[in-house]
Amino acid sequence: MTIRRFQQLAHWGAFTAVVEDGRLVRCEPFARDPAPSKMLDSMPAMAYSPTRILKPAIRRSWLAARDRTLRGADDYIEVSWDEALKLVADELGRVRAERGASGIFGGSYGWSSAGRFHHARTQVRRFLFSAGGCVDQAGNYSWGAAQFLLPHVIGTHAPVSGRVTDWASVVAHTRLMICFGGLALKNGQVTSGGAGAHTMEQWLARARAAGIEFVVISPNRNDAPALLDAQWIGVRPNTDTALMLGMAHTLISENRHDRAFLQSHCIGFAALENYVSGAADGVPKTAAWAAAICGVEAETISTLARRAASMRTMMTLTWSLQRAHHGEQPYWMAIALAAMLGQIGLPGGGFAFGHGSMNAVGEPRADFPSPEFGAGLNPASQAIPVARLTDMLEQPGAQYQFNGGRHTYPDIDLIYWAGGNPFHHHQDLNRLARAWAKPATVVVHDSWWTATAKRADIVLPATTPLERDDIGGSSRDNFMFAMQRAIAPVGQSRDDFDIFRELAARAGHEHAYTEGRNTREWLQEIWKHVRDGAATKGATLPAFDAFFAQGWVELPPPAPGRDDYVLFDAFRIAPDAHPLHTPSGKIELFSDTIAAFDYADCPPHPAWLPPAEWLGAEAARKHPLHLITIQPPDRLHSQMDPGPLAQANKVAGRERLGLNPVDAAARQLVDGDTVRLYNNRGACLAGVVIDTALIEGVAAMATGAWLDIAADGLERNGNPNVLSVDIGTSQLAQGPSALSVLVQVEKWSA
Ligand SMILES: Nc1nc2c(c(=O)[nH]1)N[C@H]1C(S)=C(S)[C@@H](COP(=O)(O)OP(=O)(O)OC[C@H]3O[C@@H](n4cnc5c(=O)[nH]c(N)nc54)[C@H](O)[C@@H]3O)O[C@H]1N2
Ligand SMILES: Nc1nc2c(c(=O)[nH]1)N[C@H]1C(S)=C(S)[C@@H](COP(=O)(O)OP(=O)(O)OC[C@H]3O[C@@H](n4cnc5c(=O)[nH]c(N)nc54)[C@H](O)[C@@H]3O)O[C@H]1N2
Ligand SMILES: [Mo]
Repeated sequence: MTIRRFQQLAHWGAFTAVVEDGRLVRCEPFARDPAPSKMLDSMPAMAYSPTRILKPAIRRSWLAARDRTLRGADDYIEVSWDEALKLVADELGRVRAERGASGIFGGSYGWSSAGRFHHARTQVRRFLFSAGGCVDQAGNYSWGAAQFLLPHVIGTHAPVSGRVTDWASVVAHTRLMICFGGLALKNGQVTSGGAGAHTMEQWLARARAAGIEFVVISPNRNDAPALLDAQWIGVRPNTDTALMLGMAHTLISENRHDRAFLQSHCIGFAALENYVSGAADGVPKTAAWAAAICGVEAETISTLARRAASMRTMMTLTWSLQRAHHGEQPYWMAIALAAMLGQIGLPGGGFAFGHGSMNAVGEPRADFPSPEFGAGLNPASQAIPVARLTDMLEQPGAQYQFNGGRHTYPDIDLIYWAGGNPFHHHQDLNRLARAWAKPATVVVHDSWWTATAKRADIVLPATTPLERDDIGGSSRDNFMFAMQRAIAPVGQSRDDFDIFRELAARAGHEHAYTEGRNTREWLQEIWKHVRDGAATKGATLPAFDAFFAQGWVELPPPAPGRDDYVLFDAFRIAPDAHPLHTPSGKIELFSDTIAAFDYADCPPHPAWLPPAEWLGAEAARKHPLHLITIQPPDRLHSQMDPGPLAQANKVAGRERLGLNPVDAAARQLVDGDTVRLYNNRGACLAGVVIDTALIEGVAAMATGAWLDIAADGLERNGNPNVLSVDIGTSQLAQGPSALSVLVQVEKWSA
């Protein structure tokens, strides 16, 4: 028996792939990782899973008669690569000739691999861009509302896309950390682009050891890890803005707000103050007013405001808060509240996003390049807001608003998806399934028969990262990795790059796509950028061959204290010399730009706008539980749901649904029961787990169970996106509103 070991990397961590006689048997965590994710244990089974796509496959009725109606209910015929590629090339050629770039949808949202070169979403867009362009997607599901709101308020979206005040600064200076959405360790298993070191738990422990007091505000007490010894405030979902307004009212009425900072570094406080006091609309946003909305006692709200004003306070919000209807508001209001506390730009003070959303948010890191590979420019320069997918397919030619502009949905005839799973990630999947029947052709590359692959006409098997060489690493993490091909491609799968190169050659734009480089040459090119960039910072990294053989490098650590990253420190010290990139150069608590958009669903200052669905809505009479769909503890989104780790956590063979004991008792439910969740959009099954950590009226379920809609319309595995609402957060950001969902739950027996 020969045993070989290869350096590898996934979004859930770095590892050594142990290969016996050519077969992956184990994934051993990276030796420098203090808290590796158990997700690694699912990988060998997934590599050889019966759900792997082994050969190119064509949907039977599409092949026979170009049928569009049986997607999701058809079977597949395996064909040769040559035949499959000819079908793809012909269809792309036909649609491009008949409709141009605006007939091809290639946004292909999805996380793809940690490897940056073979990152499938980048490759498919690069391929389509090099052929003349396509309709792309703008923004993401993670922080889509923040991405388009924040530039109006603080001139940048860097606090979600880039850096926030780092943990070193927090540990050294913060006294009170208020965590909206909490700091759930489950989310710390993942870093986009791959984690070398999972450090979230270490930082929490260090922060606690430094005496920082933690307050976790969430409908779910599980979002406060025990080691924090946190005060938990159980808030009704989607009502954080009201809670913050109540805090603001306390600060103003007790004159505890920092007028000088509001004057020197912000504009528009007067308008917000009028709204908070009630002068503007006759409704004072007192703590008691907030209490009635968010279900938290008025005294708790006022006390928290007073504490925050009395010490160095960091307010951090998970990304989940803005993945809800009117998700712009809690983010804007948090910035306003932090401005009133006057600590923005001070070490360990102010606001931040995402400390509780992903590993390595707030990780101290020197300002170094990370491995990158780009899709290039889309010559068609067309993109829809990422989550408006179904609207686009449903309503070609319809007009919509987005961030101050009026746009028209294109008429899509071909969908090309590689590296994402819309029949996991999108909301209201029954509606998407209907809209998905409109285009003539759907092409999907994946390694597994996902729900999206099963709704494609042409399915091409892609290699997994274990089956190819790549380079990975996250701009938030201090390691970079060679990803060494560990096993042979499973079945007939091919690298996405090779598939696109062949298609580009058939269509006569191979050089535009490859720029004359093969995989090896691209990896060398990517590494050259990293190495040259490091050299300008005074660091010497090994040459490509040495790096690839050695497997990884560690960046020189930043010096604690001197190099701590503090958001907006320069702006704080000299707002005129270092203005923000807003029209006023200051923090905009009232935005003239947004006022000019004239959007009822995104007013010009932060405000409480009830979401379409929440516990206070009329609809809650019929569907009285607020369903929060959290990130799964045992997989990445839908990836590895069939794997052993995720499967071991199923209850009654389905995704777990957490219910408060009172809500369970009212429905005569006990642990392990199978239930049916439903609303007007759909229904799915789940297995009950009674959980005292949830507030009453809240049901919690992870996303990512593989969609399985039976002929009767009932989803069997527990995919909550058959229930979620598919509306934009507002006309401004048009982000996904995945977390604003009401459902009813009943016992189910087959
Ligand atoms: N209700 C609800 N819905 C949500 C959310 C929520 O909070 N609530 N969260 C949203 C968020 S934040 C996100 S980011 C999305 C995630 O949505 P996605 O990123 O679409 O989810 P993944 O399951 O990671 O899908 C990635 C797909 O790419 C495939 N893939 C991986 N590597 C390769 C490769 O090299 N080549 C090819 N061809 N394919 C590859 C995987 O097999 C998988 O099918 O979900 C969103 N959906
Ligand atoms: N294990 C694992 N980790 C992941 C991922 C994964 O798939 N698996 N996905 C990664 C990705 S792509 C992203 S974008 C991030 C997402 O990061 P987040 O969006 O922050 O993660 P969520 O788990 O959706 O939500 C965090 C917590 O917010 C709480 N919450 C929900 N609604 C509300 C509300 O209205 N108010 C308050 N105060 N709290 C609320 C929930 O209880 C939940 O546990 O996670 C990343 N981390
Ligand atoms: Mo995400």
